[in-house]
Amino acid sequence: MKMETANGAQMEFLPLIQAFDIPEGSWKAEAFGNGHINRTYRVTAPERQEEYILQWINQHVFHYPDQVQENILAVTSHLREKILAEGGDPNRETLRVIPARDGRSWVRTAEGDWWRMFLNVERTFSMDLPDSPDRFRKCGEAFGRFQRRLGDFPVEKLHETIPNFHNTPWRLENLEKAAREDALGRLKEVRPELDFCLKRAEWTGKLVSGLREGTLPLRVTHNDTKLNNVLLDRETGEAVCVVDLDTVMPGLMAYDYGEAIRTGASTAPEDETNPEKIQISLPLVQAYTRGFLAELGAITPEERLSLPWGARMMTLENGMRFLTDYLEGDHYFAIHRPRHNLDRARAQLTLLSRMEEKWDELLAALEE
Ligand code: GN1
Ligand code: MG
Repeated sequence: MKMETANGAQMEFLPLIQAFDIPEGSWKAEAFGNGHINRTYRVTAPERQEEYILQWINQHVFHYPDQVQENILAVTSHLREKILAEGGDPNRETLRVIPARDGRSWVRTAEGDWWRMFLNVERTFSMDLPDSPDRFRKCGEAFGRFQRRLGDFPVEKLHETIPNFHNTPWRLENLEKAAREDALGRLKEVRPELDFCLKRAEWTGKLVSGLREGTLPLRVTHNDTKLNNVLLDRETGEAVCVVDLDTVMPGLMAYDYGEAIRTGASTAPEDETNPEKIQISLPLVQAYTRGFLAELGAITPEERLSLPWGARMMTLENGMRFLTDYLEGDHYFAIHRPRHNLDRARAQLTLLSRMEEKWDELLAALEE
């Protein structure tokens, strides 16, 4: 079996799989999941029970994949101890890194590609949109638990895998730069969207300033709490495992809350092209908030107030990032059709408008 490498060349899967410390087998890999950054494969062999996840790490996004892996090892071993102490199953409730045969947590191919492997958490599924408020509440519990279990993790041990990841004013500057340069002549198509973002410039600093001024505490956060980054148990329906740990970094609670609301409390997919279908669902917001706060543990009054702003901020931020990528020629997010990033940007900015229209209700949902 062959697969495509980053530079478009074909390579054999099996030698790569066998570079990891797993039993011999007639292993096969198939594409898995729908992330926008890394490439993910599920590795199975008919004669073996266990399954693995093989992942190509996108080096254009993660400039130091070894640091990403160091973070993941440190975070998952911390989680493992907590899960054991709570009487849970660490092979289901967090990722287990499968080392390479040389003991490293990655394999680097002759072509310069970085690969890693995890144990697959079997009999689970993920959702792009929740099928019920109750299920979404369970996802809130999973992300709340994740943050609580990392509450005593030494922040200074973490590498910043993507600097300025949630620095929203910086994201806006990048958008303005992309618009100024207009490398592909696409600016003329996106003037209204650009103006929409610029009009919100004054509040892009609202969360980062809380961090700078010390009113919002720095925590270990996931930073990419997209709904499909939670695995749910097929049999029990419980949210068992939080995945996609590449961006676990020091951050704000509002980022994790906000990103989950952006992706899970919308009535439409991230790339919906019909704006009439896009709405923010208050029952979903309430359900998630309940689950997240129930598992989280301590939260300061300022943090509580920052949560709805997290939802607004993450929605604007993703809208700006998609728009920037569209202007720059779609080199960051994987796209599946022409103008895909533009569709995503428009959908996010529409969702933000809906949040702004329902702002008082969003605040009330949190008061409860
Ligand atoms: C990316 O990898 P994935 O698809 O889970 C991105 C997130 C964006 C998201 C938008 C490292 O997440 O920040 O919010 O796409 N991850 C990175 O769908 O940039
Ligand atoms: Mg993901």
